[in-house]
Amino acid sequence: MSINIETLQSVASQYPLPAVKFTYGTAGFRTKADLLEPVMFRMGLLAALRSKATQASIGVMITASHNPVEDNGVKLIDPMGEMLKDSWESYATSLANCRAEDLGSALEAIVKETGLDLNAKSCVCLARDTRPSGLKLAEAVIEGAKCIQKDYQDYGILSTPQLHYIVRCINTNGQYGEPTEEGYYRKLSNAFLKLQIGDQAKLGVKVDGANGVGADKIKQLQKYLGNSVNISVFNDGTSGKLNDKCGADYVKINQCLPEGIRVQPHEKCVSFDGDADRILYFYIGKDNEFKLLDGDKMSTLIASFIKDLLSKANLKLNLGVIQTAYANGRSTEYLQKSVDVPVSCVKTGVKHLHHKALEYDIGVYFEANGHGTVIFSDVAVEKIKSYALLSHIRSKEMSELLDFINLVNETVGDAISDFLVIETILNRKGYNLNDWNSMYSDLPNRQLKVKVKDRTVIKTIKAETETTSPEGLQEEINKLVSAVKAGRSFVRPSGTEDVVRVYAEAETRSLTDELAYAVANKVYDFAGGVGPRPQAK
Ligand code: G16
Repeated sequence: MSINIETLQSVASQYPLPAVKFTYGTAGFRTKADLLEPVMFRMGLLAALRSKATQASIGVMITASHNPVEDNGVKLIDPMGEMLKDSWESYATSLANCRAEDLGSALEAIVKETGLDLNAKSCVCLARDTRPSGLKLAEAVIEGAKCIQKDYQDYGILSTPQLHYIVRCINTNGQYGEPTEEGYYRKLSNAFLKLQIGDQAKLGVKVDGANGVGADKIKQLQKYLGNSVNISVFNDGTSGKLNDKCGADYVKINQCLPEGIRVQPHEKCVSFDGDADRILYFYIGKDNEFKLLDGDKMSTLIASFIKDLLSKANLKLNLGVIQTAYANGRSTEYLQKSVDVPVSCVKTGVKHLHHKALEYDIGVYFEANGHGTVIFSDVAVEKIKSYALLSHIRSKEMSELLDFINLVNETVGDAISDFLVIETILNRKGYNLNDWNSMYSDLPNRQLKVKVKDRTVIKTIKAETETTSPEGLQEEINKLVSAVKAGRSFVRPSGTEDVVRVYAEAETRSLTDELAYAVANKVYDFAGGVGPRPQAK
């Protein structure tokens, strides 16, 4: 079999490239939705080729996650539900920028280079979030995929992690679960209900759905949980705008309540992002202060819970936690000193965290923004299973750990699965949010965005903790940081938005804000700031 170049060119001519250079960012391509049809067509082609190369189903998720509703994007999903393999990112970039008339030769070059078999059976599985632009973009993906092969499966509207889960289920012949949305709810809810102890009726939670896909999906989940949980969904997309003054990214960056939700002191609340692959917890403390429990708080809770079960069963497994530079310094210290687990710091992007987590028997990875999960290696699962069967040692803990594994969506960060994971741990520890929050205190921190002419002028090293360009910027940041108690700051170009991100933390709130704005102003000066200077509100 070969690619029918004539058909390809005729279909491709309907998807001419705009005068834009597309770059594969932190999580695939992401930009204004009206520019993306040609990219989606090309990603349909790529996914079909990847499917033939791996002889497995490949996922295409149409979403721009936390970005505004006008944006859209694409995340490609490899056979085990993980992000697209690094070496294929460059194929994705070259195809995304390839003129229609050159596509035939570009595809043939990929076929040759990878040695893939065009006769191999293949399938592209696609889904989209709730953005109005999604349907048209899905059609473009299908058109692309059909130029290479006939099989595709359109799952309609799903959360990103649901599609990751389904792809893995398909490619493991159902061993990971039933490859349907219902199968996903069933697997998670069964594990959750098995693990609950005591009075479950007490669990009430308010969910900020970011006016995105997660709002509807958590309502679906509620049906499988019966009376055990009482979920009230706010920002469910019926009136508000996607990610507009709500959702996990807004809550994390602004460190405040989302709009569209009324909260009484100590009520348990969570925020999802637009495609439900991130979650944050928050509440109002008795001092009326906003309290945020972010990805760092989740990884510390999860790691200490697993560590506890392992040590009760006297099972030695290599447990590690993966963070990025955005992790609060206190969380890293707590993990190393109190939980006593190794901590690694990698570049932003779940693909980097996921990759590193695979080095451990059990890898817990979370970005501070609430994106994360736990990965259990085959070796770990086998050991846990064998311990669960032995009656003379602590088999109870290991049976619980096996149920716990079924609660986790190991393919990627998942707001719904993470919610059930955290609730299970809180339930078993008898913790409320305040108990959890008291495990350690965060250093005050601040994230800012700086608009510059070209954010790619910022180059970073050491897991993005230092810049090498523009020349002189890092020295200025170092001077500012050294003048502040417990100060730390770094800057990096975002891979999902046209901004440079600034992070700062320090001993007090005012020192933190001063440091953040001072560093942001350095970025503005060194990297060609656009618009008004960064200024404290
Ligand atoms: C994506 C990635 C995350 C990353 C976030 C922000 O999240 O999956 O790993 O932390 O973008 O990336 P950046 O700082 O490069 O803009 P999401 O939830 O938007 O898909």
